[in-house]
Amino acid sequence: MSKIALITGITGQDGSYLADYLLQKGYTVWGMKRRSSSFNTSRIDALFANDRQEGNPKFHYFYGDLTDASNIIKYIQEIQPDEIYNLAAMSHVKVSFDTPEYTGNADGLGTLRILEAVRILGLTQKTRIYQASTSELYGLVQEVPQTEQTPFYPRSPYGVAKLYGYWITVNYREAYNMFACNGILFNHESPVRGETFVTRKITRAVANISLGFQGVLSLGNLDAKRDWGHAKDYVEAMYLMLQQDKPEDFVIATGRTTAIRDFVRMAFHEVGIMLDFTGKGADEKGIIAGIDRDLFESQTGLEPDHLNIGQELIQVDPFYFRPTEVNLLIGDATKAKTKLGWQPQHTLEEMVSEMVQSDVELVKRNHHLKNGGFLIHNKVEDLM
Ligand code: NAP
Ligand code: G4F
Repeated sequence: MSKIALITGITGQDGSYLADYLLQKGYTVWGMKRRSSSFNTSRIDALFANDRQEGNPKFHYFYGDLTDASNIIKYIQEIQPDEIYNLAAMSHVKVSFDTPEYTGNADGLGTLRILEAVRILGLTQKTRIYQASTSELYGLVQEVPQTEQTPFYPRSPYGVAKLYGYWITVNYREAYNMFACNGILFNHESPVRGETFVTRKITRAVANISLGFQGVLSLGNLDAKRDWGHAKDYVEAMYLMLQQDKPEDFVIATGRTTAIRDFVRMAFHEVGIMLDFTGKGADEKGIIAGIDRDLFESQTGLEPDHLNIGQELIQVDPFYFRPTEVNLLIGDATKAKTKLGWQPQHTLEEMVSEMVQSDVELVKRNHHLKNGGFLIHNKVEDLM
């Protein structure tokens, strides 16, 4: 009998990688998908189509929402999952300042609804639960690097909602002897990272600027530092946590931290554009210091004639500043390495390269399909 996994947040970055990973391990996978007025399944469409071709479908979904307990109870009862991965969340830190109550409901109480459903349905001894906790819990960091023992100090409605999710998971583990774990995951990215998180915003801009569809990239705080890993490595850690003999919480991180400004440099360098940064705060600018024409041509298929030395490509817009910021994250994943045997396989350099190349291909494809220029820079979603 194959194991059954239920993944909330199946349409998100991690949901799509985890579904792929578990299907390859022979699991039957059920995904909770919320209703949307436009298609929201692009990350899992290929997986779904492949699965349907094989004759014995193992990938299923149902409509649901973390704010709707009745629906959560109904489907957990029907599916009787061996493992639940609670990945659904309003996951954008800046947006959580605009939607604090909803974020608390979905990210905080949503976790409780999953735990309660398992308890009410008498599945506490059958169903193992993974809770998507986050390095945002550390917020105003109390220790460097951050470990499972570092005290939390969240700095956003998102972080505070996730703090509730973290502790209610610990509480249900202790109160009802449930197999429930927190993965305290540091930032992880990929070519299918949400377009308004900073890494993807940057790699999309590299593609658009180098192909001539965007002039300038506006960013917020360039000094913040993040410990960035690859989502593919991080979903493996989620799976490993639920295969242990006893439920525990784990930090998942690379142990390397990089400033946003340096990520920008690395991403533009990938297409042969060298940047210099001048000025401070809101007056800081990133300008072209050099162009490696051969690299540019090999990566984009174009000559860089629309770009000039001294041209401004990066500007700071205080719109993107957050009311309270998390300045530095760097994790120590020694416990995960020792107990789970987990080890990240991707370097930051490899990931930046993969993301830039993927976005260059995407922009070329979109441009070809639309047969004309379009200014991605002015899309509504860029206001994040
Ligand atoms: P993501 O790409 O933003 O995906 C979030 C998923 O949750 C999407 O499928 C979204 O559906 C769904 N969702 C949002 N609100 C929902 C609701 N009320 N009910 C049901 N589904 C809902 O996030 P991710 O990067 O994959 O992250 C996965 C989880 O890990 C999240 O809980 C996030 O907070 C946490 N986390 C992420 C990171 C990271 O660096 N990526 C680090 C630590 C923790 P739509 O597709 O319809 O929007
Ligand atoms: O990419 P970000 O939006 O990710 P953030 O806030 O670190 O949150 C992500 O990682 C968390 C794990 O630590 C997850 F729990 C959470 O769900 C999410 O996946 O911002 C990273 C940094 C911030 O300091 C932000 O101020 O980049 C800075 N930044 C600078 N300019 C920007 C921008 N962030 C965004 N989104 N857009 C900008 O223009």
